[in-house]
Amino acid sequence: MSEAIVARATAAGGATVALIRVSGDRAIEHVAERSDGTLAVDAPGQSVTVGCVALDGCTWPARFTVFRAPRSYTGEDVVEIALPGATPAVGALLDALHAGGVRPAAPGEFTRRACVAGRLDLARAEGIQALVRARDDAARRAAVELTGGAVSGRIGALRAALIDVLADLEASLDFLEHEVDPAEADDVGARIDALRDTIARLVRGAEARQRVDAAPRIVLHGRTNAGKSTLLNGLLGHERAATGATPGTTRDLIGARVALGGATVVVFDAPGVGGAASVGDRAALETAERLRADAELCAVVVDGSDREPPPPPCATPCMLVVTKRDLARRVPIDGWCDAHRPIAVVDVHAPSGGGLTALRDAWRGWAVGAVAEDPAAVVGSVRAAVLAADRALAAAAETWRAGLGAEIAVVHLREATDALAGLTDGIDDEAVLDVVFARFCIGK
Ligand SMILES: Nc1nc2c(ncn2[C@@H]2O[C@H](COP(=O)(O)OP(=O)(O)OP(=O)(O)O)[C@@H](O)[C@H]2O)c(=O)[nH]1
Ligand SMILES: [Mg+2]
Repeated sequence: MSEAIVARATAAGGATVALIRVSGDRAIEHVAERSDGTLAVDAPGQSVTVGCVALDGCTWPARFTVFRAPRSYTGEDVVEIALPGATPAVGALLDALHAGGVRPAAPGEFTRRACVAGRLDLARAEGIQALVRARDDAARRAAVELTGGAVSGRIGALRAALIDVLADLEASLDFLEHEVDPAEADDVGARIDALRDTIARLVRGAEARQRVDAAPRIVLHGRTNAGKSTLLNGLLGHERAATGATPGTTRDLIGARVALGGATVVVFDAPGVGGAASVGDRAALETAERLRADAELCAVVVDGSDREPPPPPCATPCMLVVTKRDLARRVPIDGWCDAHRPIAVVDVHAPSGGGLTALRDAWRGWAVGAVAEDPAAVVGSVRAAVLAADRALAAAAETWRAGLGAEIAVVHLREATDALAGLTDGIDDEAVLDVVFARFCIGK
């Protein structure tokens, strides 16, 4: 067991209850020394003791949960201390534990120890990090897929199939005179291609996932006076952007996070098409142009009492928002919809909030759907390892098809197997562990 470490598992600051976690060598003894005698050093695993911590002559009520190795998060002896979340009590207990020789934990150190002990693989550890950071339901669901082992299972199956190809080729090396017949050669090439297809699916899912993690961007696009800024304000429930009857009121990009109940998007209001263009305006228009090309969705906004909407400015998916539904509807949209296939058409009256629920629902459906195809996505260091395996597989396929022989292909296939090894088995490469867990928070 490694030296004992300690950290708050709950957020810093005052709270009803704070949780402090100690893990490692003599963890139970260290905590018992700080208790008022209620926590016994031979307390059994999975036991809860209600007692007190004794600090500088004060006692604070506490609940000690003991997990004995190997049946704990880290695989070591662990004690979790729940005590009143008053900052002085928590600080005094941490100080006392440090003075007794328990080291403050580094970021992610508990999860790192779990990985080293083989309690978690790297894919599941990434899932824990994603879960801590999840800001909405979509992110939480994807993180749970990772921690639940959906990704580990898929990578494990991929690695098993890879080892199969490797074993067949290695067997052929034992027969030095053995000529590889063309049918067999095609088969090996096809099997490697199939492995690469599996990796491509895993990585595509990850890209969709990252888009949502970063909050997908929706840019409002339309003529001046279409009601874009009024729409943004209506969605936010306060005056974020200036509005006005004079065309060209908005002169710059304005971005704001909009919570959709289960998903979050960033909505950008932009200068209207056909506005005045001074030098400053032109700079803003160019920025808006770049954003439109990058954004995940373009919401074309059209005044319902006006003429046909402008075409979407980019190839990203688009949606049509028809504003001013309190005015007589004149805008023709059938031809526009046939030409540009919006993913939805929503009528709104932003000043009163009319239609905004339908708009939020349409956006949420789109944002969640962006990951629904493949929620078991690979992220972070898992993604890097999977891509490294893919590069090695590409080299294996190329050298095999070029007729360079099984020896060379075997070298590349071994590289691919090694790249995936740490993901589903225990990992003991210190450098890799440093990179992975540096991004975790202290206490996890
Ligand atoms: N009747 C009615 N007027 C609206 C509605 N939405 C916006 N307006 C008015 O339309 C005018 C233009 O609204 P803005 O939100 O400033 O339009 P915009 O698209 O941001 O315009 P630019 O910034 O010039 O590109 C303002 O006078 C708004 O009060 C609506 O639903 N009904
Ligand atoms: Mg505006």
